Amino acid sequence: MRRLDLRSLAPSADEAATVYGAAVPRAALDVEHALAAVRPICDDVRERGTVAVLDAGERFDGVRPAQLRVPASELAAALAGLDPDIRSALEESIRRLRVTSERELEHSLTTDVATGATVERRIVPMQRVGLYVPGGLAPLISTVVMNAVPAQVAGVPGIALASPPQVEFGGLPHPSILAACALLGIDEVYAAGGAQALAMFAYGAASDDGIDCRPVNLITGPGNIYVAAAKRHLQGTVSIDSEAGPTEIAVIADRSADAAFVAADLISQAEHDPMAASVLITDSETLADAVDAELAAQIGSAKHAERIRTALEGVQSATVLVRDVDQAVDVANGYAAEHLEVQTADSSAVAARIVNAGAIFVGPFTPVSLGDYAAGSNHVLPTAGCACHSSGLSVRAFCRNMHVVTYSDAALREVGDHVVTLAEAENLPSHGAAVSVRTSR
Ligand code: HSO
Ligand code: ZN
Repeated sequence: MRRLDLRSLAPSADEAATVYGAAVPRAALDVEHALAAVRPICDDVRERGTVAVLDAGERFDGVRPAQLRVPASELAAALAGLDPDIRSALEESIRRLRVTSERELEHSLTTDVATGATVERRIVPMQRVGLYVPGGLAPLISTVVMNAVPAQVAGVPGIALASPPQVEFGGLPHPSILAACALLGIDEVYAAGGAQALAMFAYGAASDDGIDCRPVNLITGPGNIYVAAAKRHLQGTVSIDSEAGPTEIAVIADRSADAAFVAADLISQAEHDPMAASVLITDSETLADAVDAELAAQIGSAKHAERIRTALEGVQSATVLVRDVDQAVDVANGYAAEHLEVQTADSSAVAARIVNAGAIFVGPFTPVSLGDYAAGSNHVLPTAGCACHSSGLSVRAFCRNMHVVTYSDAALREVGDHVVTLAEAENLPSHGAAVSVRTSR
């Protein structure tokens, strides 16, 4: 990996996030350009429904699904054919994420603002959601779990899932994705990928036989640049989780870190995508050299060596040299990585100072790949610096808050004059009149 020496930079506390955010480059992803390709596909689905989704599958995935919705018999067959070791690993992954999600579920609460005056914060699940699981370079069965479990724990009554039709499976999504759906009890599964799948979720899709997919309220899940562009286009019609870009890992490591661990973790995320970003932030040139040596040694035996090499050699990957751990914390907060590992002598204390990251992995025995599969945390996380304003997927994403306000006659009289005063001040006297028509009786 190339080296970026930031040791001479000393921005003020106010400027640190901006300066370091700009100093550590990211791959330029032209979502706007992809939008031009995505718009006509979405419009076509809105106009022609199911046929348009199937046509787009034929064009972009190379196979026209026999039917848009995967039959129950195929889901059952996929589960029956699932390797028992994969099944038990998935079950443990589901169990751990469920435990976390149940604890994180927020509950309704009522506040007595005054006598006879209550404001309830009522938590309601989204009524219908569309989960997207990409086909891409690997069948991401873990992504089924990461999307579905929080939706189920939130109590969402309508959960649909879409994944691209695969040529080698006769136009069905990958069988292990179907098996994961069956294991989770998700029976509404569509053989649809890319922008057409998201448009189907946003607008719904019908054919001569009737409605094949009803519109959803929220779409979640990762995908390529076209999926990100479709999310941007459809936002407003539907709510989205975030525009996920290529995977990122940043590691804060000092001389106490194990170079073999650090290198393995940088490689693990580079394995996803030639555009993936792996960033080492360290105050130790000795460690940086040792990590480089480990990278060279470990990539040699990696199955996806080419992809990994491209990612690590890209502009988006680097070893960033810093003066000390304090500067490392500032760089990490400026960069706002999707995944941040802390492998320093005092990892918990350093992690406590991180405010911008999708998720933080603390200490030498908490690799990102643990979180990808079975830590009990979620792996659908904000990328591209969005971790400074967005959160990863969780039960919260599948819930909404509603204030439920109840005042008695006496309670309204107690505050009524204030409402009238504020309404007059805003030159909206009819607002005040709606109160005084009651209090003047
Ligand atoms: N690291 C990816 C998630 C994933 N890894 C799925 C393996 N499978 C983005 O957080
Ligand atoms: Zn991963």
